[in-house]
Amino acid sequence: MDSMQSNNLINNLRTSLDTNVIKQNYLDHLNLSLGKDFKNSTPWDKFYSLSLVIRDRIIKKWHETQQKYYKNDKTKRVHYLSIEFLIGRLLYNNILNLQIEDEIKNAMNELNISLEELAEIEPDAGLGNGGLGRLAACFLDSIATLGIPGYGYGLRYEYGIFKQIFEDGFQKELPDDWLKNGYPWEIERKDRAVKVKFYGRSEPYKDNNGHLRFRWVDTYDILAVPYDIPIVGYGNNVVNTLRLWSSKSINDFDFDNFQKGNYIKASESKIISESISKVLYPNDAFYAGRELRIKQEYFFVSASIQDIIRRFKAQFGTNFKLFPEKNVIQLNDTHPALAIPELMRILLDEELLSWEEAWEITKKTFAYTNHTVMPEALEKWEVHLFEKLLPRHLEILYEINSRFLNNVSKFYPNDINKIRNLSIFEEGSVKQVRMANLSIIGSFSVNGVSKLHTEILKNKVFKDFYDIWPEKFNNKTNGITQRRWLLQCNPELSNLITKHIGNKWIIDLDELKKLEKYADDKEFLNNFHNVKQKNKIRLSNYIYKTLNIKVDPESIFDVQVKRLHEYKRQLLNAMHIIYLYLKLKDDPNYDIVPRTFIFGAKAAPGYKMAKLIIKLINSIAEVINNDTTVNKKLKVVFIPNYNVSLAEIIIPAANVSEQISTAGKEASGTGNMKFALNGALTIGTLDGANIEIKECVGEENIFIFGLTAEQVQRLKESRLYNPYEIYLKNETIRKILDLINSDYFSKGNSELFSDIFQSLLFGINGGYPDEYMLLADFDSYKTKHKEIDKLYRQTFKWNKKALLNVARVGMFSSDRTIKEYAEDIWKVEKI
Ligand code: T68
Repeated sequence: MDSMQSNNLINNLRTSLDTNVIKQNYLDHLNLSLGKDFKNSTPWDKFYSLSLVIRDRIIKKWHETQQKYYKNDKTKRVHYLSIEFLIGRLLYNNILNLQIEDEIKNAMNELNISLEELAEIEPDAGLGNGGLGRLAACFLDSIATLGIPGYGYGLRYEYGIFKQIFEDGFQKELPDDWLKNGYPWEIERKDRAVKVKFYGRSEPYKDNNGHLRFRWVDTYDILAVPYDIPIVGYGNNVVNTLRLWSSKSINDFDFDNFQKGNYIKASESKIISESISKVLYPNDAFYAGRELRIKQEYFFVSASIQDIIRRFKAQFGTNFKLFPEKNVIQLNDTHPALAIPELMRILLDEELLSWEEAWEITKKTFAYTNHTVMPEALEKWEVHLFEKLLPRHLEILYEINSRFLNNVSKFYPNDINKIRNLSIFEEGSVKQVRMANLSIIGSFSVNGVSKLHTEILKNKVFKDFYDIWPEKFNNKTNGITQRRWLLQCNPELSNLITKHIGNKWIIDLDELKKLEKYADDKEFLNNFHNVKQKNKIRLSNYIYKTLNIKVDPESIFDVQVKRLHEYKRQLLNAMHIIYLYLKLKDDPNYDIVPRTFIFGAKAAPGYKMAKLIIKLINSIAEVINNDTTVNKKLKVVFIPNYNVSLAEIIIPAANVSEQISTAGKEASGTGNMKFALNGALTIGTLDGANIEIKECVGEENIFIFGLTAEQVQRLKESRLYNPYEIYLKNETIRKILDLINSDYFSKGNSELFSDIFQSLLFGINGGYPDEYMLLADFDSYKTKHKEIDKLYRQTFKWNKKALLNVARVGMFSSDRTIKEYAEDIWKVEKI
């Protein structure tokens, strides 16, 4: 055999789908990569070895994809910069996207190993808080599946989102040490490490042509080491890259200090440097303004921009005019907005372009997505901090701002208010940098994430910018990947669907329309119902196993899973539960369909009210679940540590999806889409993407209640909203709130929940009373729930509506969203 033949042979052995080869490959990894034998291998060893088997089958496609991008001069690359990627587990996802499930299952069966059990060993890559991070992960899946040359760029946090446990019903946070045993899906690329600078000063000098230039000197440098995770497209041989940066000290030991005998001090800089990528900030929709956070932001952004420029230069040299034709950079919220001054700095100070050339390139390269209108979530950094940490960038921001405001004043002569609103800098007792203004000024596109949200951006939050640049603003309604949120998490429903309409829905979710013809088909609906029951039993077993609570799979599973936030109004849900409880206490024969209320939600560790609401729900659960006069009809389960993997069990089992935010507050929501796709009926407000879901599924197939965004705003502005008056007039509400405020749920501690009561009726810490208008919406919420109860008794009607939800939510595939980004914003095509 010549060397060519033997090369092929070896190669084939690592990519073959033959059962015997897969088995051998698996045993080899166990043996040669992990140093274990079959008999002594632990579940972790098995998971790890199988992952390596899968990885072997990815690497060649990965290499080929990247070569293809590189060799094609037409390639335009998309770079998705995000401080979070909530990707969850990858083993099953990769197997499905490679379309090798049967082959892997066969081989594993012959080794007496259950793939399902192995898949559960994998830790979640929890590198995000919630919607924003999960959206980034869904987008990567769609970008690869559509064959678009795309790169995710983010941070490789050593600790992801904390693990939540309950102690006496209170949330406690434990560190998420997800990397402790190693991680099979990442490949460290030391050769691609770059330096990131901090501190120092900006030094002016004259270049060879006598032009004034600046350089950033006396800096403190940190090494950014990339770890690459392959992103496998569905059934198309495409493998893109998620590149996550880890911070490392440039010198582990400071030899000066070492020689002076100060051993500990000598390793200090290592600790400082390596703290940057240590931990994910656990706030969602809240801006904390910490120095370490802005370091994280600049760190990953600088490393990413350097990487993008390196790749560009390898293909096109220093012909930077081509840069925006070959690259687009999407900013996932303002967290990566420092990419704008960073690209400017490199083009000006290192590539020696003129300001005009550099700015032209920069503003043609960036596009910005906004994810929230909540004022407390808008990022602002103190100028002082900037001055110290990024002195050169501050200079660049001043220059960007002064040129911009100059133009504005031509547009609006002498309009001080406009200038004040549009400026990158906010004057005041502490001068601040507004990251949203920077993002809008430095980008050619600004988008919101649902129709309503984009309208609010245009007409309120960024109105002054919209007036000058209407063409910059556009909507891109969010989406979710059906590969994870149907194919992977709901195999029973997937099989049923594929049996009837084929499997094209996996890459074209509009195909689900074809299910409409079964909307009156008794046999189909019966099967559809049975699938839901099986998923409910699967969840019931999980609940019993982990919480020792028995729930009835015949009851309505009414689910609210998402981050805990006052605007998301888990408290409104809790009020309704108390309402039902009181009804049943009053009349144990009160006729309701048994309901199981299921919650999952993490609260930011510093968010007191959110944590108190968790404690309240757990306390309500304890009272109700142990009260034999009601617990045949009512159960409340708060599942701890809600994350992507739990979502995959919970969502397929839901009958009712709670999407009940105060109208105008939830930018889009994406959980709402996942539930509808899995055949739950939504009870929701006219907020975010709920509105578009309603338009798609039809108003007869969704339960809409409450004030509209406009009504909320008008009521606020009128200052006529008086929750205390409602409390006095509405006996039901009064009883509920009084019970919360008593010692009933708190085992004798009547003070425990008084902040909740106070905040609803009078406001606390200077806030408005009932800021999120729960009392205004309670009656209509309760009425809709009654309709749900009534409808659920009519099994056929219920199932028909649930099926029509599945059939009509095709547009909420992230494939559709990404196609829109690609066509309207990125101007990229598949290679
Ligand atoms: C969410 N935002 C929106 N933010 O709340 C949600 N924020 O409506 C939308 O569907 C989703 O984004 C996707 O567009 C968030 O999840 C954060 O997690 C976050 C994290 C850090 C700082 C600020």
